[in-house]
Amino acid sequence: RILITGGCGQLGIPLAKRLRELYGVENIVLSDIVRPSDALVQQGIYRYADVMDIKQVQELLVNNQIDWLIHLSALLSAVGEKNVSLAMKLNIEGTHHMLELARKYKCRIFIPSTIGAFGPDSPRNPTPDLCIQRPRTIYGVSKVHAELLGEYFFYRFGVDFRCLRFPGIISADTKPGGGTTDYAIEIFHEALKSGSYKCYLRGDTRLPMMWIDDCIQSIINIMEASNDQLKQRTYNVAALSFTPEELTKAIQKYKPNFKISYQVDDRQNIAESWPQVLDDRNAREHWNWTPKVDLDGLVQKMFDYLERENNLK
Ligand code: VAH
Repeated sequence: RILITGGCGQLGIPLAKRLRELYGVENIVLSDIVRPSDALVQQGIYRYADVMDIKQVQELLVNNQIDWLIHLSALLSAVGEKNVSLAMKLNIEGTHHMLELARKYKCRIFIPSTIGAFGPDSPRNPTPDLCIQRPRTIYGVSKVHAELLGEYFFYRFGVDFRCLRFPGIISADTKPGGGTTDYAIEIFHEALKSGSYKCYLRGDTRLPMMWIDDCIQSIINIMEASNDQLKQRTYNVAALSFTPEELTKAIQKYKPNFKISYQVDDRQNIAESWPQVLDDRNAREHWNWTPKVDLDGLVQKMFDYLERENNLK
């Protein structure tokens, strides 16, 4: 049975949906501190759990015979900079709690990392799995901490820790939670609503991105991989990389009148310290990672979903 923390976020909802299809509704427990929508409650088990309170998560884990933990709770890069002490508490202490529980109850544990775990001293194009990591956001620092501590728990205590470094994740039906890559989602909503978008990153800022279904599939693949396949515990996973200018051109194929303008803010500094292209060769070789959705596919999926949703309203 699987427990997902931070379950009401951009990744948790679609991940729970897919895992329920694969392993049965009764085997997935979604948890978070927010009040869930009616739809979410109807989809399966939902429980309140605050990862800052280890006893609460422990109780949930014991009572539900959990053996896989998927720890998604975290403040992302842009909101983290606005609330550094909460980000430290949630991202670092929350991770301590989850790793301790994984050790005590011998659970397999997945914690996502991010391109944000790299910094201005890392090679940016491409960025390999192993290189210098000196991130300058609290989010990035907390994710390097999670990578290192997870690997330490693996080598020291045999905890089955698995970790993927994700690019910006693009989804239509769930909202991102305050990251630097959020523009690549907002732009679609604005393209339909007003036909134009004011972007907070410069037009030539290249960042790695991925369609949500590929992201969910990569989590399932690494969770299901055998220990023999995993030659390392933390892997980069990539799909595509684009700039706001390139995304605008792809959108204009569908909406020729769409216009973009730029008003750069602090998030530009964060984006400029991150990889432009992730090298995910090891994930491809070791456990056959293969993303399916390219830029045109992604644009089409976004508009298909959002237009359908708008017509229903
Ligand atoms: C952020 N979307 O922008 C997140 C992510 C790719 C970076 O971890 O903070």
